[in-house]
Amino acid sequence: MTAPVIFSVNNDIGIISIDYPPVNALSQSVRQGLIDGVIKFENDDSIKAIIIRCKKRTFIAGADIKEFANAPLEPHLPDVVNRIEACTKPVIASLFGTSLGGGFEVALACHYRVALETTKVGLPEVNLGLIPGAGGTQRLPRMVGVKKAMEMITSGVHYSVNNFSSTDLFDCIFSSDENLDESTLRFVEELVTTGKITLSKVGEKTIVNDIDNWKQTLSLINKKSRGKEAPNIAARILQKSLGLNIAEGMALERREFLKLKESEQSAALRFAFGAERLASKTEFTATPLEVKNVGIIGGGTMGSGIATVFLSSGFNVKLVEQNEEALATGRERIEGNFESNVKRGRISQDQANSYLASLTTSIDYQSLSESDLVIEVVFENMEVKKTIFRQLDQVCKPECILATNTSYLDIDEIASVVTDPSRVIGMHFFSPANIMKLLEVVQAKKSSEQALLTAMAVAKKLKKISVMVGVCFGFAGNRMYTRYGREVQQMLLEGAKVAQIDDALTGWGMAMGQLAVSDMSGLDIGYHARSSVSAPKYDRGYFKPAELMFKLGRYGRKTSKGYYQYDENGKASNDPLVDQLISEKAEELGFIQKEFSDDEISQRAILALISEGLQLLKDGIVKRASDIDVIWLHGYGFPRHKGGPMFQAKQMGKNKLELQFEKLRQLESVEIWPEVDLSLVL
Ligand code: 3H9
Repeated sequence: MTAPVIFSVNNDIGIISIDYPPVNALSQSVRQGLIDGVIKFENDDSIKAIIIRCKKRTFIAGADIKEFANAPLEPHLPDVVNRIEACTKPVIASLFGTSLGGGFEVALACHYRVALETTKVGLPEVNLGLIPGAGGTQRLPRMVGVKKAMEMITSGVHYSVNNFSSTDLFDCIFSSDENLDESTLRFVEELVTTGKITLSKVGEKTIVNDIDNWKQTLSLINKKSRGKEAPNIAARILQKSLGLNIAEGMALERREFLKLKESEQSAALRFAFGAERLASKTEFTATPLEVKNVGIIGGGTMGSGIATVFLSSGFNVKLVEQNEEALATGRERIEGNFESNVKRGRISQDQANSYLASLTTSIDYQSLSESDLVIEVVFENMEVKKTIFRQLDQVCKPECILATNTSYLDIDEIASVVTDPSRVIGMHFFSPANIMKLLEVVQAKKSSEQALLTAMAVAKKLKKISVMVGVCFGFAGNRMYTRYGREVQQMLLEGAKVAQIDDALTGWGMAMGQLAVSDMSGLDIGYHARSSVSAPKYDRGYFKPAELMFKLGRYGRKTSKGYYQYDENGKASNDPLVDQLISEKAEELGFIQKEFSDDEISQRAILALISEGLQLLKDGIVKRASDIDVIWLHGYGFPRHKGGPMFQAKQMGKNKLELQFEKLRQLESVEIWPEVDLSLVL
């Protein structure tokens, strides 16, 4: 194996090259290499300046996340960056790709920074439950002011270097068609030969306090961080650093960084980072097919959302509907999606026009003959879907992949009507499809490896996170969601109130309360979905409050009444009648009502998720516990800083889980709280 850091000389310039795939992260060997390089060139009288550059896909993308699970190894990154800044010869960072976290901190410690204009920089540590730990909270405000640094550090967003063209952060930004190494060398040679080169140290500057109202700033950050501790800690460090010198500031930063590294939130967020990357990995080896032309059957809200995503990612889309009127409405929906993206400044009108130019429409299935992938997105009716797949079987080329976006119907049954069922899979998008990142790729009994891997490769192009799941009612996500919903319904019957349940769940960290979500998605939809399977006989309260709402015509937001009532502006308020009706229903069913604490509500809802997750693993519907977490983080608003339901199970540990499940089994039957194999997750 070659060394991760190598040294070379070009005339009188020393070059430190990092070559540590995939993203040149600052592992112990890279940190040591940087120190060795600086010392070597400092001691070489022939060297006038030192360049730090990286090979392959990017400048350093940060500290090595894999090392965070263990005790820090020397040399520590703060010492490395300080050593670079203290170097007696000018050090120049040559940036491209994504220079993030510790990578950006290395660049900030250099005396000069140059970059290709396509480079992105940022301090995304908060996304891992951390704060910058190698001078980022100290050197960045010294370069761009505390206001901009606050925005960058507490949001964790990556910024184009062009954002800083009016600051001193970059000494030169090269256009994207230039050769970075050659341009950097030319830049440094020029400084050396003209004698203009200096040892300007960012750490010696003072921080400019350009924030007028600190109280307001801190409270806004607290509001935005929604339970995440790292952004608040970073903000307070920035405030405390005013007036401190770099050594004092870095000592403060390091203490808080090390504390956060051991925190539960950071463990959860680091786990989520790894789980997302693992989700797209399978044991399959087939080569994905090339997909350019995509057919979408159905131009409703979901179908048009899916079409928008494909068009935005450069695919040609053929939208097929039953008649010209439905087709026109579908096209309008897609145009509306792009219009809204233009209004929000996400894309330009020219971009929208060019995406729309790849959209064609037809009412004739024959027009799908050249499609590489067809996705059926019509309403949930098995017979209708089978009729569509029979037609697709006739008109599509043999290698075309046939996907259904069904949320809960049996894909094996759908596949049974085509000649070659190996090309049938599920591609379950989440609503709104052009916003939600999750895609469940559903493996039916006969789905081919190639069809599945093609769908996953397509998902990557769509910038979606795909997770492979098997066939069962609701697949992984909605099956768990049904179990979660069932528990909420049960708690309503046992005496918890509508608003109390939702407040307890959002207070715990869920993006929305389960009952508010039901009102949003429509109680009629849930009712019809459940009607297609028989209710469990052992569960006397099974979705009874939901049934009650449906029978009263309270379908949720669409009828201005559901669990909540809605005014003409869509503002929700509590409807005491609902709690009263549910409590009457509970009495009729023989439930004894009691008081619930918020903790009890959130705990029980999460335990229901864990229980169903374990069943999914046992049934082989999902291969990895972490895939379940990815589904919940990206499809159901589970708080990222809590890792996901299965991560929560690990945190609770075997004893606590067993005890909790046993308690619930004493309240309800073992069919509802089945014996589970905790070794599947612990
Ligand atoms: C930090 O720097 C703390 C310091 O302030 C203080 C320290 C004292 N380490 O995402 P991709 C792997 S905290 C190790 O699929 P992309 C990743 O697991 C860090 N490995 O590619 C994957 O591996 P595999 C601050 C890393 O092109 C492969 O690289 N920095 C790291 O879509 C490709 O990743 C960050 O938070 C890492 N730091 O996106 C940056 N980063 O092939 C985190 C990536 O085995 N990283 N890997 O699955 C990212 O945001 C994206 O990975 C990046 C590339 C934008 C760089």
